[in-house]
Amino acid sequence: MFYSFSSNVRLRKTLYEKTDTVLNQEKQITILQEKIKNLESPPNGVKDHGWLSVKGSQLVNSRGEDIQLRGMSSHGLMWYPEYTNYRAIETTKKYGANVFRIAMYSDENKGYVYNQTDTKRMLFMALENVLGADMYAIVDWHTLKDSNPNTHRDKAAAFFDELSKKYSDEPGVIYEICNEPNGDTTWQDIKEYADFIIPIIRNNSPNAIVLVGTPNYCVDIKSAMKSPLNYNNIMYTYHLYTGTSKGGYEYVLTDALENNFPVFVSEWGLNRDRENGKINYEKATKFLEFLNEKRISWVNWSLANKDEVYSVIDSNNEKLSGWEKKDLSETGSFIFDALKH
Ligand code: IDC
Repeated sequence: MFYSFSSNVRLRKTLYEKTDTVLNQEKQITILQEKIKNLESPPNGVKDHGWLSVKGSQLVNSRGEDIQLRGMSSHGLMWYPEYTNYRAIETTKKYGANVFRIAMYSDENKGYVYNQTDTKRMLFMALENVLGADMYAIVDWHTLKDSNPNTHRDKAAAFFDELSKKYSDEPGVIYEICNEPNGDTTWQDIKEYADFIIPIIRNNSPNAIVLVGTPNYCVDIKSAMKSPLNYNNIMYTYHLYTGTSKGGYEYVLTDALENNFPVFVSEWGLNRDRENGKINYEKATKFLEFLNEKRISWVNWSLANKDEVYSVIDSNNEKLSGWEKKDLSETGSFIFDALKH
């Protein structure tokens, strides 16, 4: 075939135009793909916020902006493992949650110390589900009956070593090294435990957030404030149950914040008032307003349908995900509304 000079130029021009069109189309496809990604995963998760750290008393994201985590805690992982399925966790996200706490009891009949193999398999599956949903995951070494965390310190150490090695590159994992220390456990005991466990975690995952329980079922922030731990990115946990907690959280938590002491409410719950058996929603609303205003992160107990007041799923409901309002318990309906940012 023979081309004149001018037809050659014309041909090249058309080719360039075509290339331009293809490039434009590619650009548009990228933009659309980006939009779809955001629809699948609204920008309040790990992909958006990345590694968290603690600045003063505030939890901040990878850009240094403050962030508040809100979400549900599992019930005991080995009692209600079915509620840690992917779609269950994703349902809490649809209601607004950006964190999920996996409560792994250490010392109770279904606890870690009695069946490490199965408990760990369940834990890693739950953890993958939370991370897969692009949410922050709190791995909670749920001490309770073992009131002093030093009781099973060596087992906790081995567990946290394995966990933090496996997830050393994962910004979504938050380590809660003990749930509610109680009985005669002092802050010094907890400190001794924390000084043993935290360096193990830090050795594998140097910047991860670590939550540390405080004495007397996580209400005694004051003792911890008098003698804080010597690491970055540590937060101290405070727990409240509306019916049984004596109150005074405003004073304790305000004092903590004013002294740059970072607090995380890793568990709170609605239970019946001792005196009249009622659920005090007014107290719960005030508590939540306080936490949200101060940007203190919170996690509610618990995502299960057990016939007990704090279960958020109605006890007659068998659905394992996709709950609508009618599937929730009375307290659950209140809590799911509160998850929305
Ligand atoms: C409770 C569960 C209950 C279970 C019990 C086992 O709701 O079904 O039989 O643990 O010990 C906490 C604890 C948390 C408790 C919860 C309610 O962190 O483990 O769960 N609670 O009692 N602190 C205050 C209240």
